[in-house]
Formats: sequence, C-alpha cells, structure tokens
Amino acid sequence: MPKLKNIYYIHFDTIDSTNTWTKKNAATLDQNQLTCVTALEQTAGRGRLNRKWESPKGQNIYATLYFCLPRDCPYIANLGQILSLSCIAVLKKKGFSPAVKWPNDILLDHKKVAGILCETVSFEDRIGIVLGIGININMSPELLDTIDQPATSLAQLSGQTWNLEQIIEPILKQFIHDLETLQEKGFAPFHRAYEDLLAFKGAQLTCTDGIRTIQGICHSINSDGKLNLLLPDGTLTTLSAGELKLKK
Ligand code: BT5
Repeated sequence: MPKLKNIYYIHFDTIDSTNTWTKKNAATLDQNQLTCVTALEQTAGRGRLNRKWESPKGQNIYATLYFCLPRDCPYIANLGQILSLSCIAVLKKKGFSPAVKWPNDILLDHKKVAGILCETVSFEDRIGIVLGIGININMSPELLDTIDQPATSLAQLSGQTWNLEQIIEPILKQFIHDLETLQEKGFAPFHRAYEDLLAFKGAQLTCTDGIRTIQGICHSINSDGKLNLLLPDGTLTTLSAGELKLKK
C-alpha cells in the first residue's frame, strides 16, 4: 500500500453520518490516499449496532477516515485500537490522562469522551476502511447529561473551550504514523502501551459479543489486541470483539 502522506479533506456543515456518507461514496474516493470526511453536525450519528451517537452542531469532532487495504490484511480488527491510541497520544499532550476501554472507547475520568466505529466496504481487489471517530470537545454539560452512560468532554474537564482543528489535525498525523507501524509490524509494538492504558484491569466485567454474555475479570491483552477474561473457574478466555460493562 502506498504511504498515506497527503490527506484529502471533505467537510459538511450537516450530514446524516460521516460514516454512512463515506460508505455510500467510497468508490468515488481516491483509493490511494487517506480521505478525512468531517461534519459540523450529524443528524443520524451512529455507534456500533446502530446505536445513536449524539452529534450536536459545532461542539465536537465527527470524522471518518477512509483508506484502502489489501483484502488479506490481518490487522483490520486492530485499526480502531490504533486510532484510539493515536487519539490518546494527542489528548495526553494536551494535558489529559485518558484510558482505553477495550476495544476502542476512550475514557477520561472514567467517562466516555470518544468512540470509534470501524466499518468496511468490499471491493474485488481491496477493502475500503471506513473508520469513524467522535470526540466530545466542547459538548455542553446539559447534553452530556442526556447520554445514557457516563460521558464527558474536554471542555467539561478542563474548564476551557478547544479548537477542533487543533485536536483532529495532530490525531490524523499520529494515525498515519501508527498505521504505517501496524502495517509493517502488526499490533505487537502497541501491545504494551495499550495494556498500560487499559481501563477496568482487574475488575469484574460482563462482556457481550451479540451472541453470548460472559462474566469474568479483565485480565490482559494479547499481542494481537484481543482481550483475556479470567473466568470464575480460573481459566482464561480470549475475546476478539464485544462490549464490556462493569458488573454491578
Ligand atoms: C461508539 O459506539 O462509541 C462509536 C461512535 C462513533 C461515532 C463516530 S462520529 C463520526 C462517525 N460517524 C458516525 O455516524 N459515527 C462515527 P458504541 O460503542 O456503540 O457507543 C454508543 C453509545 O455511546 C450510545 O449508546 C450512548 O450510550 C453513548 N453515546 C452516544 N453519544 C455519545 C457521545 N457524544 N459521547 C459519549 N457517549 C455517547
């Protein structure tokens, strides 16, 4: 794959969802470049499993990164994890102390500040990656309170408003760098950093992958980014996808 040096930008004031638009228009985008689709607001912002992503106008980052990978590429499941690490690196430089909730939610102060939705479009000779990220930057406390799980924004924690471009730009730069490393060496170089940032380590969790629900202790991350849960019988089980909740 050619190195993704230049970024092609597409910006909307209002869109249903930057991921939905990118999926629909993937074939028309430059397949040899990174395209970044952003919007001031989303009227139908989506999370995983078609959950809603609150996307009020002008307050937050709503961005979808589009690029192509070979069909047989073994690390598609890691792309969201890498983007979460790129984002965390930038948030740290801005003075925050983020954690990652496996596989790729970003938490600040134990509350969700960013979510990632990785989708794909299949072509005969390649896979189009549609990697969406929503980051709460200046979201008002009133709106944050309407979300059905603890959520926060950079402004809420820092007491200052932030320029959206000054956050997304360095994230894109960092992501291009991290993607190159992932392509050359796989997830292994990120393994330790990711595990060090892992939220809920040692806590009792419930994990649902859409088919089964398992309870166990958040134990560790494998070198390929999968999660190990320690089951009540003392054995480890490895999960490649799923949704974690703290056991009440
Ligand atoms: C995610 O889903 O966390 C992925 C979110 C991806 C959003 C981006 S924005 C740009 C691109 N275009 C899109 O349409 N989507 C992507 P999930 O893990 O399913 O989390 C969804 C859940 O997070 C919801 O059910 C709420 O509980 C919570 N939530 C909704 N809006 C939120 C917000 N703004 N901040 C924090 N939590 C939110």
